[in-house]
Amino acid sequence: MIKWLCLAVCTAFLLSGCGRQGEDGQASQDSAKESDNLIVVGLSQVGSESDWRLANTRSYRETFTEENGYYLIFDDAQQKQENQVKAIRDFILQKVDYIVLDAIAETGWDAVLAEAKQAGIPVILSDRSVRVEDDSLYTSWIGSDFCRQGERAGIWLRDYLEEKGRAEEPINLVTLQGTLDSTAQLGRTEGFAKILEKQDNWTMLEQRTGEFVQAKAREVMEYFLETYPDIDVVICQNDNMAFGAIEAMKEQGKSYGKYGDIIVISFDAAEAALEAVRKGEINADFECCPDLGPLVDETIKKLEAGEEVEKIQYVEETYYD
Ligand code: GYE
Repeated sequence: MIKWLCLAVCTAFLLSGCGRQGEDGQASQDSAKESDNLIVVGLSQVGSESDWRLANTRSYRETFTEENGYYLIFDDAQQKQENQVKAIRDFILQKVDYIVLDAIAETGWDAVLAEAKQAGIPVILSDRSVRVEDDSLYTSWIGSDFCRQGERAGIWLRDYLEEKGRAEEPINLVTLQGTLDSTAQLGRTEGFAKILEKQDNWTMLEQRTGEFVQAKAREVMEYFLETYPDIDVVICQNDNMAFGAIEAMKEQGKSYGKYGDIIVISFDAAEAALEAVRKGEINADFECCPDLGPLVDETIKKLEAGEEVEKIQYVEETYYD
């Protein structure tokens, strides 16, 4: 976890302890707010599809505590956008002070975010962004520069192949994409494509979604291995999908990683995946910081003080190989 304390985070906020927090809108946030002057936050989370997501939820729960001045109403959408829309409507009815949205997909938010705006509730996007006609429907987006992550992965691969004397060799790639239309999937795909399109000898055989989930990625990787006998590189748009891909490669007797045939690239750099990098099972892993709670907190505190906040706030990140 230590590794994942985002560089842009102010340490003062990390001192806040883990206290009791609101559960799923059951308790009366009105009384909590009135007696303690707490800021009521309605948070709509994507689900629990990956290690990254669990760490991200932990960060929110550890940040939005009563000790830190909050009453948290947390809703897990279980990977369904309609659940997120419903949660936002509930938050509006409950007159929360802020809505924090970690959007499953980028599109489909205009109507419900307009309802939040109408109700005068600021919406802060965390981790993933949205595509809406009117940008004033949200106050700020705090997350990763996913496009930069994808581009870095492409640059890393180009340099690695050059170092191995393979710069001119034909290279076949496949991609296990995340949830389609999510900011992480779109950005990582677009960023990598910027490098891919400049390499005449690289061929992207196929890109298919594994929905950021290990079991699904394993199935897709099995299909890739059966369909394409000569894969040189698998790009996994998160660590859990890299684990799924590794399971499929092991099962089919393929060698992979630093000491094998198929180069494995991943994103997130969760603890278990870093162990796989150390063992040489994953060649390179591009960090994505899940510890967004303190940054959202900082933004809310600024808004409470009547200060301006940046429309887009990117977190600084690195990579491991
Ligand atoms: O990479 C993946 C998760 O949006 C950055 O979502 C997040 C992505 C992360 O399920 O593991």
